[in-house]
Amino acid sequence: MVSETHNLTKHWQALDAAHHVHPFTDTAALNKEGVRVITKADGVYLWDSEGNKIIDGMSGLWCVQVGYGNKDLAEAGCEALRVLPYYNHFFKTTNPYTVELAAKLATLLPEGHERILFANSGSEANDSALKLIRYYWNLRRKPEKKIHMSRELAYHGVTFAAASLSGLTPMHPQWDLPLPGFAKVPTPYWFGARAAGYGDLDQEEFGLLIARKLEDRILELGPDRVASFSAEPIQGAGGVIFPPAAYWPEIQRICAKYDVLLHVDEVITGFGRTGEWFGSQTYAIQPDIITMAKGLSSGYQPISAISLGPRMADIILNANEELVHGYTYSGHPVASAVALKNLEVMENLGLPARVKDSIGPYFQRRLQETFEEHPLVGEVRGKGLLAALELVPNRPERAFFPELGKVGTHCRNYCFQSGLISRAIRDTMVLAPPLTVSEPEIEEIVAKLKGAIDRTAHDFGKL
Ligand code: PXG
Repeated sequence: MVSETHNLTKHWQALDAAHHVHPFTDTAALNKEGVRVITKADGVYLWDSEGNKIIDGMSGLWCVQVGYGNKDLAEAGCEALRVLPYYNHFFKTTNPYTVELAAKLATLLPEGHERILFANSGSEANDSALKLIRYYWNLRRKPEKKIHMSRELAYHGVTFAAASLSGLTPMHPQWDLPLPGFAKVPTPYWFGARAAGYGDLDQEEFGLLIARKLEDRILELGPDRVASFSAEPIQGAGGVIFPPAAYWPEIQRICAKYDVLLHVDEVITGFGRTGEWFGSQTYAIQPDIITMAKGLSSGYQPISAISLGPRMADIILNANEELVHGYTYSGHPVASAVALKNLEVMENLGLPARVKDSIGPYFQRRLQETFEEHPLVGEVRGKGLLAALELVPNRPERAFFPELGKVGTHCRNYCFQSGLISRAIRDTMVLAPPLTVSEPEIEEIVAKLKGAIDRTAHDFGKL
């Protein structure tokens, strides 16, 4: 007998196939395979429409900091929906939720970041940041400073500007991007350095070398034409790339020397992921402008923000003219209320400190112990609740499989089959669990990943 849940699954799959175009997906291929319907979530777990329980090692898309099913966030959203479901900030108006949120962010952000604009997604925040950077240089009467620099493998979003800023090259050809005025420099991906022809530099030598590529490129383009350098403190979707310690101080020096604005994209690293509120604090970076999204509301509502450091705030807020920018939903009251409650919950639970001092070190230790000697794993790297494992053919060599992505996808499929969500970026397995994850839940994640990696190793003749 076909169960009712099975019929419902088929019904939703058919509707999805007929009407829903998926992001970053070959929808026609997916329709043949059949999509998975996620129906509920609680803590670090998801359930699909067939009743399967799945542990979410990725916090959704790196965003559910407080875990699923937090009642305080739900209630804060419901209350705002009842009291003030919508109003804007255009007509000399504001609302209590948004002002409280802006003020709260100012206490958590790196020093001097006291002025906040709101948007609805990471892409919009980055798009807005680039507009504000252009505006800044126009106000400073240096309109020739227009080139936006960023890094290979960077992910900054999908709008025309954010996709142009992104350095993941598959994001460009379908849309004739990047737009003119965007330039890329290499990324401090040490594990890939040998394969990329950099030889055998140690991590710090390599970090400095790559940072100085920014200086070389600025000099090539002309410092008077370069507006900004954008970067994630740790690259996320590009492969969870941790910069060597020497990298960020050198970048900071170079930006200061050539008067290039430093835009830090904290969309993944913000809100406790690395054990501080922001990745900029973890790496002692002093950004001119910061963009944030995802963990700002733990993903419970679409909301993003842009904070201005002192020099940008000073010029832009003293321009004596209208700032011709803003969205219908900038600082939406319901999203603001949920984000505000999210920050309160994170603070009350002490989540950044928990990531720094207890659960983060536990997670990293268990990954190291389990995988550092594994025949398929070339490197285990991580910080806080962010980690990556490189699947490689020959562990001491720092070389990749010839058909990049094949082994990673294979392993990712085994993870899904065993009820674990992990991401494969090329052949790098990635984890970023909710900041509320417990030790037994980490054990479950590690055990399931071990099972998937063992089976993959076996299939590719490594076990
Ligand atoms: N910056 C960074 C650093 C991001 O990771 C964005 C900006 C864009 O945010 P929005 O809200 O516009 O999506 C992101 C988003 C993945 C994946 O598969 C990562 C993201 C989005 C979708 C998928 O790792 N990051």
